[in-house]
Amino acid sequence: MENEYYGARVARLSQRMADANIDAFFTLAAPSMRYLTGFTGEEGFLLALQDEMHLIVDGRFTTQAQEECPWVDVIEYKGQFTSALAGLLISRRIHWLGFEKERISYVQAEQMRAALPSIAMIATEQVVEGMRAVKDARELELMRSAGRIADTAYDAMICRLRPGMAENEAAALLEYEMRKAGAQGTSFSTIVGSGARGALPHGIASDKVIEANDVVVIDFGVCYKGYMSDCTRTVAFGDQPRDVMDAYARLLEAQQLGLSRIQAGVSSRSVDTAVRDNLGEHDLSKYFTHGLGHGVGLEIHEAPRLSQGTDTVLEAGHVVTCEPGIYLPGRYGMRIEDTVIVTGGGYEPLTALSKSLVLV
Ligand SMILES: [Mn+2]
Repeated sequence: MENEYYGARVARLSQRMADANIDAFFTLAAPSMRYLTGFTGEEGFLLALQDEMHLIVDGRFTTQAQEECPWVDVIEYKGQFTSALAGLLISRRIHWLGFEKERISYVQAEQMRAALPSIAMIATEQVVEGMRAVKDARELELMRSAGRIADTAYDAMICRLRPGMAENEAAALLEYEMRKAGAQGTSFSTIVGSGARGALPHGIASDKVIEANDVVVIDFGVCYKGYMSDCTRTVAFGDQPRDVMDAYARLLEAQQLGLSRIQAGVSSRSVDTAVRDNLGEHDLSKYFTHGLGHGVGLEIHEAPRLSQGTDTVLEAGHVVTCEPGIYLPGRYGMRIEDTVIVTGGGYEPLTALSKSLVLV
């Protein structure tokens, strides 16, 4: 059963290898290894040939790899992984070896070149990532679970959030609730940005104490069976000055507009453009300093992107975020983010948390 599940992916990989004119494909990216074999270890080297899969691991992972993917040939290496790799490639008379240029370090590339003088190393990109962008039914179910766990954890945290708590304490409380609700961990360092720190879009929680009149940005994600969730809410303990309340209302409207544009067949850049233009009507687009969204899956940031920098036609089964923000340096920040599954007729949200600014 598992064998067939992963076998279908390996068959698609073989087709992509043929398209790229390579007879072997090498990856050391843990999410891609997991996607192709089910191996959950954080370190290893996967070599795919047209009809064989080899996982080269060190002694920490041998038993785990054999148990998790019994249909894969597991090779334990000592010293450098390149000797095991070279042995395989030479015995199979491989000449064209594809590797992922965005995933491999300069040192690893040098080691491979030194160990494989007779092999042509072909730089590839998006070979596995391109497959991973569209999720299958089983992956979508795991992502729904991740979203539910995140919602449960946030609800448990938010009713205990109080002025006088340090950002770190709020983050710790949220992360504790994630684990308690079934998460294996966080998908990134939890962001709690209060007051002026909220204007740092990726300012992770610090020892700053949250003040009663602060606007607080909370961006958090869980990891559940390898799949990530991603959600941001912005909250305050009481009514804010008029300009802040107005900016939040504009941001919420822009986020809802973005969500309403998400649908299979739509250009990802056009969704970003619609949100940017909407904020621009209120002279707020200059404070929206990052892309609108990104894909989520086995990694927290993956294909496709919703930004001005790239353009992709959205497909059913893509899982993407919609997360406009407004950041006034030295004053405050705000962001609202939901992760959704793209469908033929629109989208299915993976998060269902309140978006009201003022906590009651
Ligand atoms: Mn995000």
